[in-house]
Amino acid sequence: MPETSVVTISRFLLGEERRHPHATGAFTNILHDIAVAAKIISREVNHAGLVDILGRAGSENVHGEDVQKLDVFANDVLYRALDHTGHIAVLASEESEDPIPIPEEFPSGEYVVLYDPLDGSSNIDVNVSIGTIFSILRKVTDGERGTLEDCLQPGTEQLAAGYVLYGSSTMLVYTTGAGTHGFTLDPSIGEFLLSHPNMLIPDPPTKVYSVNEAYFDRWSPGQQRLVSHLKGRAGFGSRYIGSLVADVHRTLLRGGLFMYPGDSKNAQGKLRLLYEAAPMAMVLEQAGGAASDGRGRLLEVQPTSLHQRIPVYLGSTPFVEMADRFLAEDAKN
Ligand code: AHM
Ligand code: MG
Repeated sequence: MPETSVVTISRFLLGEERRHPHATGAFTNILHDIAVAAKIISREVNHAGLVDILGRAGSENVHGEDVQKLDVFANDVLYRALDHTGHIAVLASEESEDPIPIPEEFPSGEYVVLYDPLDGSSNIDVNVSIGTIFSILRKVTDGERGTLEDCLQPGTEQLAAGYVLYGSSTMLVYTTGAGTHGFTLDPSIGEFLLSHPNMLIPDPPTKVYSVNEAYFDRWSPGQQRLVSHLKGRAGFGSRYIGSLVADVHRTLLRGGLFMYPGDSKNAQGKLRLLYEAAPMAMVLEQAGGAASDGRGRLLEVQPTSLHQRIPVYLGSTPFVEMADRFLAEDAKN
């Protein structure tokens, strides 16, 4: 590939911005800042295997510095990348119970960023891929600073959403509502390069379902019948990593059905609506897929609390619709 055809994420973002004549550049800056944070987190994640040499979390490393847990580190990096820019009104993270205000010494902006800084962090010890997930909204309240109300918007209001996968390579995948695009980090030059423009979930999709089947006995009859049907007559194969970003990324590239259902122990499942389910739903929809909470379009669910959980079904549209049909039988009983 000749050098000139390489498109960095900054160049791509600027190209997108030019298509919106009224754009102020603030939005482009936020995505750029998230990409920079992702590079820093990626570097640290790649060092995680050296933890026994460099020091464990909670201890001092060979340089006499405190070693932070990776999820705490990732949370810090994102916060510091976004808090001072003047573009953000309020932040929210899986790691913080309440919305995170912008410090008084910095100006407030028009946007809200919600994130899960390092999802699947229990997988780090076994070298399984993990990820960062983010969602960007516009501030809707009148005050100068953002509030909880600004965070509690349905997924349809997202201006952008995406994730970073720290896998065999680091990838950033995002959408601003005009398709889903993927960038791969070239560590030798420290740049995200456009590698997957206009991603589309394959049609016909691979017949794969992805769910933690250990919870089968806790599932509703409709959910049990769905999975029995998939692995029986429908002839599906099964893949489940147990790391949301990796499972969703595979579903986006190959097609299939990813599920994290509610069950008798956790009626709303495990995944969080605002910074896990909704951004993934937007990414999938923009790539020609679908996402549901088992009752209807996931993006239309109105959140009522910051860390609320929601059942998730996402992937190839016909499979998500099939899931909804099986689950509708539960509602009748
Ligand atoms: P975390 O936010 O505590 O890291 O947990 C979220 C992870 C997701 O990455 C994954 O989809 C899910 O937990 C797996 O849960 P389970 O072990 O119940 O299958
Ligand atoms: Mg998480």
